[in-house]
Amino acid sequence: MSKQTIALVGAPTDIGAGHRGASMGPEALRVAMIGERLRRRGFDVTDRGNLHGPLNPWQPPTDGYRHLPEVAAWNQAVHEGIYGELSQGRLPIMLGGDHCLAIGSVSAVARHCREQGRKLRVLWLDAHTDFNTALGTPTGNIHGMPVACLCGNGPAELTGIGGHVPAVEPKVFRQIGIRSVDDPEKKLVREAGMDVFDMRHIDEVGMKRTMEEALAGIDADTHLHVSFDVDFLDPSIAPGVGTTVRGGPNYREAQLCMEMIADTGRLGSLDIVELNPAYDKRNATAKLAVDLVESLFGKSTLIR
Ligand code: HAR
Ligand code: MN
Ligand code: MN
Ligand code: MN
Repeated sequence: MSKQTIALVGAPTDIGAGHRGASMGPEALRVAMIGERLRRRGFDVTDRGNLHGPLNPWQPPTDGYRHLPEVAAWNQAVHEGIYGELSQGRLPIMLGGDHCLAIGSVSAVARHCREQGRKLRVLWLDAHTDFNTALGTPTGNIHGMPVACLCGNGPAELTGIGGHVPAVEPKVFRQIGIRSVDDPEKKLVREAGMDVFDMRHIDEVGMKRTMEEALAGIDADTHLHVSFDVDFLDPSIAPGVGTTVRGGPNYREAQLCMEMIADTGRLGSLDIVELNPAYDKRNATAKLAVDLVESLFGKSTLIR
């Protein structure tokens, strides 16, 4: 069997965020040697460079959304870029960029799965559920809305990306690490019946059982997509994000989460989003993200 090819796809924008700087995420991950580290693990890694899109006009919301046309343009580029890599048999890693870009990546993965007759499971590692709509959003920032848009609840410019509305059903998601949800958003999450493993759950049953539950039912026909919002991590270990929320997974919990995903052998695509070098210290959060991604791709300290 030939080695799996991983494709790095940069999406340098903060178009959906409430703080500037996630646009520097792709370069920070490269500086932290993401490509070299994965190569060292035996993967064939090709860096496809960066996608292009509009500059951030930094405007207030219009009809409940900030930068909707620009967010749509970026996501169209991400959709095409990620879909192209999957079609070539490569495992894409989208280097974000803020989390609005998951509309493009997850819709591309869903399209690939439909064509291949494969099941999709999305692990959404995040402090936030990102299930807001124009009515409930406190900010208009679209990085708080990608899961809703992917499930068909959002503006046509975003729900229609990839040509299948909705791109996915709420039941494909398992959200892990959640600890900040707006009240109207909470109601929508409940109504959608989405599987949320919030921090209270992780506190009560531990990361091991949480991951067993989140990974249950995955089989040889499942494509596993991980959408890793770096604000998932506790801010004491990961300060380099715009929206820190205290009380997240610690270093060992995050490692176990990644290791248990790797053990399934079903990882098919990955987003690394919300890394914001403007808030980081000496690229420490980028280095931590790369460390965790190595575990996600099978690095283990196990002796037995
Ligand atoms: N829920 C808040 C809002 O909608 C904050 C969303 C922040 N989202 C991210 N990605 N950082 O998860 O504005
Ligand atoms: Mn495939
Ligand atoms: Mn997010
Ligand atoms: Mn988040």
